Amino acid sequence: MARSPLSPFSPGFWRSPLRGTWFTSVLGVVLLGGITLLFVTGLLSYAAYNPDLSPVNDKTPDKGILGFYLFSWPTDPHWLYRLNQGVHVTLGITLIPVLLAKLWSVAPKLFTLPPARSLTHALERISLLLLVGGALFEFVTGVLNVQLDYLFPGSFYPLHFYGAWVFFTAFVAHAALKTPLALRNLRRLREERTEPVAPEPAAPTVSRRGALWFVGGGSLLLFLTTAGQSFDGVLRRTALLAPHGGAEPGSGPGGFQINKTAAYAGIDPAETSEEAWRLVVTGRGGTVRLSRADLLRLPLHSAALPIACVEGWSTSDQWWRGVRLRDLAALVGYEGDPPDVFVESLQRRGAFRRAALRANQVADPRSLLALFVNGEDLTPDHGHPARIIVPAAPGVLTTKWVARLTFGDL
Ligand SMILES: Nc1nc2c(c(=O)[nH]1)N[C@H]1C(S)=C(S)[C@@H](COP(=O)(O)O)O[C@H]1N2
Ligand SMILES: [Mo]
Repeated sequence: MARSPLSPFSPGFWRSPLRGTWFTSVLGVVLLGGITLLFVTGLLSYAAYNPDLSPVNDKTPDKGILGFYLFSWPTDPHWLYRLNQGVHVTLGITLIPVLLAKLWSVAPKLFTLPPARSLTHALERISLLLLVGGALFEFVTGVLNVQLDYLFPGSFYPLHFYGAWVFFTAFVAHAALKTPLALRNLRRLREERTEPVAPEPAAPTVSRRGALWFVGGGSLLLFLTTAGQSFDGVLRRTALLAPHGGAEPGSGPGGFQINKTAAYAGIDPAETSEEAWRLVVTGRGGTVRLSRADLLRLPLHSAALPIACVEGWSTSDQWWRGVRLRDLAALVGYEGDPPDVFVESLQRRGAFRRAALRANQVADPRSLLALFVNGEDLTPDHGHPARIIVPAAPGVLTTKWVARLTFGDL
C-alpha cells in the first residue's frame, strides 16, 4: 500500500472509507430541512424586533433592502416569540454535529487542485467558500451569543443577521444544484454500494450507518441538554449546556430567570425609591409625571405572559399586574387609537435600555407597564419600580426600570 502523502492537496491524503455520496447525501438532506427552518425562524425573529421602528430597534446603518419587514409582529398567540426563538436556538445547536459531519464528509473537495478548471468551476468554488464560511460564521456567532452573553454587545445582531443573508444565498444556490442529486443518491444507492471517495481507502472501523448513528447521537445529546431552557422547574434542570438552564434563581414570586440584574445594570436603589422615582409620559397632549402611588390609582389589570429571550431561554407564563400601555397613551392625548411608543430605562449604560413598541402592541389590553409580578411588587432584578410586558414580544423589548414613555408615530 502506498504511503499516505502529507499534503491535504493530494487525493491520497484522504483515507476514510466512510466518505461517499450516500453519507454526504443523508447529511445534506437533513441540513436542507434544518437550515431552511433556521432561516425562517431567524427572519421571524428579526421581524419580531419591529426593525422598521429604527433607528431604535435595528441600529444597522444603511441596511437597505435586506432590512425589509413585511408585517407588524402580532401579539397573538402570546407564546409566539417563545416558540419561535426556542426552535431557532435549540435547532441550531442540535444541527452542529450534522453540520460538522457534512463538512468532514466533503473536506477533500475543498482541497482539490487546480483551484479552478474553468470559469463555472471557479464560480462554484467561490460559492462553496461563501457556503462553508457562512455556515461556520452563523453557527459560531449564534453559539457565542447564546453561551457568552453578548460577547460583542450591540454588534452580534447585524453580524448574525447579514451573515445569514450571505450564507442563505449560497445555501439556496448549493441546494438547487445538489438536492436532485442527493435525492437520487438516496433512492438508488444503498449504503453498502457507495464507492468511497478516497482513492486508497483505509480499512473501515465503523460502518457508514454506524457513523450516522454517532452523529445523530451527538445531536440528540445536545438537544437533551439544551431544550430544557425553554421550560421551568424540572425540565430546566436538564439544560446542562444552556446558561439559563439549571436551577431557578431562588423561589418566591420573583424566582424566575433574570437576564441582567439591577446591580449589573447600575441601577441605584436611591433612584427607584417611592420619593425619587417618577414616570415621565409624553405625547401630543403634553407631558405628565407620575409617582408609583399615582400609577396605583389608575385601573390595574393582569396578564399571564412569559419572558422569552433572543438567546432561546424562556420562562412559563408569569402573572403580571399593572397599568395598560393604552391607558397611559390616553393620558397624553391618544384616546382610542394609541400610537407607537418609545420606552427608556433609568439605566444609563449598556444595551437594551431603550426600545420601541408598535401601535398594535400598545393597543393590546395585555400590554402593561407592570408594577407587580406573581402577586408581589416587582423585585429589583425584574425591573422595580416598573417594567414593560407585551404578549408575544422578544424579551429585549420588555424594558426594565422604566423612566420615560414617549408616545407618537415612530
Ligand atoms: N433596562 C433593561 N431592560 C431590559 C434588559 C436590560 O438589560 N436592561 N434586558 C432585556 C432582555 S434582553 C430580556 S430577555 C428581559 C429579561 O427579563 P428578566 O430579567 O425579568 O427575566 O429583560 C429585558 N429588559
Ligand atoms: Mo434577552
